[in-house]
Amino acid sequence: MKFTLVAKDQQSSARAGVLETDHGKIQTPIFMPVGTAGSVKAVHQRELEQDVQAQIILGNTYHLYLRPGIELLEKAGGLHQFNGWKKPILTDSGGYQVYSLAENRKIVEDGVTFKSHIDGSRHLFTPESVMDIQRTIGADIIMAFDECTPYPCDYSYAKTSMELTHQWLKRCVARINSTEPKYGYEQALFPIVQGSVYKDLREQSAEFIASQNQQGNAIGGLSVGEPHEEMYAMTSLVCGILPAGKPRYLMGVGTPENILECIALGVDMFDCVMPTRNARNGMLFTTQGIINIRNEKWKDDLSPIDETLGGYASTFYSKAYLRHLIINKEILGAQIATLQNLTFYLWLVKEARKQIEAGTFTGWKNQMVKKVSQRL
Ligand code: PRF
Repeated sequence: MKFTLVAKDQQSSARAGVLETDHGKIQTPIFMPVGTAGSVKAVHQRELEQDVQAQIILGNTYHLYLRPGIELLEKAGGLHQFNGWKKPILTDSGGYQVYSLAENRKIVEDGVTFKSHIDGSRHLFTPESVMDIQRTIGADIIMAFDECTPYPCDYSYAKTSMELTHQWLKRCVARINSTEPKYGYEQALFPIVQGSVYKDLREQSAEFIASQNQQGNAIGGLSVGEPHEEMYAMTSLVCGILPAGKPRYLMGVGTPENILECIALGVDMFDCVMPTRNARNGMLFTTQGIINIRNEKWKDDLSPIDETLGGYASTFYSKAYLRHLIINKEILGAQIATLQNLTFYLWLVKEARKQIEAGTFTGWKNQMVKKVSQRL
């Protein structure tokens, strides 16, 4: 995997780069749509490529392991073969989902035991098993097994948890180094910085993660309920320590405003369920601001959803029609709203990249933040 920086902003830490994987190139900064169970909800592959113009999508180890199970994924020849997505895939390790979804989870010396949220069956995830599962899923980018600390989190818990994440990382690295890629293409490991909102822990964690010398690095444990100012402060601190020549991935972030601010702090990769999940409830992200399409005020507004964005669904369908579909819980409503939001998120990061290359990023970002975060 090769990462090349092509431009750097003079007034901020924003950068534009290219990450080359065996499934193709990724232009950074990039947003990665979340495809938890092997599908980006309500969007099929052709739309993801042609309308959304996604360059990489996410999958979740926790979900895919429970259903359909890794035996079937192995038989299919990996997730790319199973779902038909030919571009890069990143899988999250389960370090987060085990905490947010599973029941009766317990940290044991070896890893985490938990009860499936689907059928109550008991399982054990270890750093080693989670590396093996992600190899079998066939991810191009494999995430380390970590513990995402909740917020608020007292100092002593955050410290113990960060040390556990570091111990687990050593085991992840050893396992990745002693196993081969499953399907002939490269599978890179990204370690994850933790440390909650404590400056000294974040510094210590970022230094440890950088010392592992992997091909990219991630920042976890943020956007879990802390004030935005704390998230920005920690992101800025960690970006200053992680190597400049490798991609930096901020996990689970965020709103359009969060993404723009964190690009300015030096982040290259983002993922979040917000554009897909909120679409299904009628929250639309547009070039003009945020729309709650269920609101009465859109009832007879026959203008296009987002003319400026110019995407297919954004131009073809009206606000009044989409409102009607969402209110009636029509499947098509979820499809159109999701297309709008993902097309907008991918447009936003592509535009940010253009502005970085043109040397106009900071001024544009400050204007854009105001525009895209206003409620229409
Ligand atoms: N760790 C992992 N996945 C994550 C997170 C984390 O800390 C977050 C935090 N926002 C989202 N997804 N493994």
